[in-house]
Amino acid sequence: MEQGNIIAALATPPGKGGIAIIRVSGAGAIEHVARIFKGKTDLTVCPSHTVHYGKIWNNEQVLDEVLVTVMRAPHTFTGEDTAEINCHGSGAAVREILSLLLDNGARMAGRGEFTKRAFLNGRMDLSQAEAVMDVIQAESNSALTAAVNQLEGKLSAQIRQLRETLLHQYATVQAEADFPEEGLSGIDETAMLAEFQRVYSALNRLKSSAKTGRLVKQGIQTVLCGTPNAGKSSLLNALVGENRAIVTEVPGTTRDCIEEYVELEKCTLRLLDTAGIRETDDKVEQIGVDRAKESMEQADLVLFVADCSRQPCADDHEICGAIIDKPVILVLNKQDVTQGSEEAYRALLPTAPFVAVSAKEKQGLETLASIICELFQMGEVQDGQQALITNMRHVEAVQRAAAALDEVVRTMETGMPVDMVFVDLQDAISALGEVTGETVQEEVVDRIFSEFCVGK
Ligand SMILES: Nc1nc2c(ncn2[C@@H]2O[C@H](COP(=O)(O)OP(=O)(O)OP(=O)(O)O)[C@@H](O)[C@H]2O)c(=O)[nH]1
Ligand SMILES: [Mg+2]
Repeated sequence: MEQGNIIAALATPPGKGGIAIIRVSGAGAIEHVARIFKGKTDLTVCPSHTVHYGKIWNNEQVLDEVLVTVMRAPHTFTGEDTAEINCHGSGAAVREILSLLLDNGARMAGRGEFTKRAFLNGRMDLSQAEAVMDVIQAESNSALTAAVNQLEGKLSAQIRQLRETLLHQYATVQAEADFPEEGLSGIDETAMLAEFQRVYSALNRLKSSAKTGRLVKQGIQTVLCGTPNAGKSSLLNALVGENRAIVTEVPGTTRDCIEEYVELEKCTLRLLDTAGIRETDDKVEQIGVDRAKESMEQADLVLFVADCSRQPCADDHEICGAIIDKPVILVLNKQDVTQGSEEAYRALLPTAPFVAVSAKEKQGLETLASIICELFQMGEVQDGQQALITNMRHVEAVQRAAAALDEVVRTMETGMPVDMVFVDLQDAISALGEVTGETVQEEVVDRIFSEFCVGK
């Protein structure tokens, strides 16, 4: 690779910090850094994966004291020679060192270019490269686990195995079509059909993991709803562990929706506190009520908060009527001052799981958490055994593969000659290859990496 192919970028966030890391990659990258570095070691001959103290010089001027990590191809992230300069995290140091590297012939890395090189150099496949971004963006423990699993290649391995099976069958069908006179009809169509059916069910299982995948990646969109003063904001504060939302004894305190991430043992909630729902003449409160209703419709889970210090009112009836078909948990709040209205509330949501809590005394919260996790069965995500689809591009490709394979199965079941399945089988194979990147178009690859950050 010629000199023009050396790329450099700041890999740590811009702004002041203890240290900043400037990454340089490409054939000649180590020599490139060695030219501006003076220390005890000669970077061009030192062993790979070693760290060296020294100074970065611009002519006669010292720009910074640094540590340089030298990593030689092919065992690096990009698969190329790489040097990482750990300098001080000052805007000036980073700027000066980077421009020196660029003046000497390196080029500023584009978004995701390091990872793109890793993909193009066969260090990882496309779904693994996409996982790099998911790891960086993970907001919760479970999202991180899912992303790391994908980065380690759990999804790729499964997709690749299914694709291999199809390729093997494809070769068999092709041999039959190419040399019919040899009476290859050694083809065992029953066994072949069974294989296709097996792959089809595996694809469907993967497809259905996408819902969990979304919940893991983005968090379960959970809406607290109920009448004013039921204790929704108090419950949000209790679950978040800080006084995030304003709580008062005045009904209609919350107007705007407030969102917080809440990490439970096995899942993460994007928890939304909303305005208490009631008839109101107050213009601002009415907007809050409308927003509350809207977010209830979009929710993955509704927590209906019931004020057990009183009996259900007309507004409680109305809200429950609106959410009865949604995944909902009845939260019987204010247990510390209950008036025994639990049964009356349960009659409003007869099939919903329920839990007695006191947001004020922080009681019953663990039971609430375990009901939520049970409802979404996220336990197996944590143990990392099951490959999980968390990416819309993968869902779409797997869906297409499954649809094409469904056609294959149908054609065979109607007793058509086996070479009639060629086109559909090819489609299925190619769709699966898109996930791992074997058959993906260049524009798609470019689009994927353009969503990355610079320096990764
Ligand atoms: N005793 C008791 N009081 C509670 C409990 N939870 C909330 N409250 C009180 O109920 C009142 C209303 O609480 P909020 O959390 O503001 O209720 P809300 O549902 O957010 O009300 P709006 O924002 O007006 O819709 C406050 O005075 C809280 O202290 C509880 O578990 N026990
Ligand atoms: Mg409130």
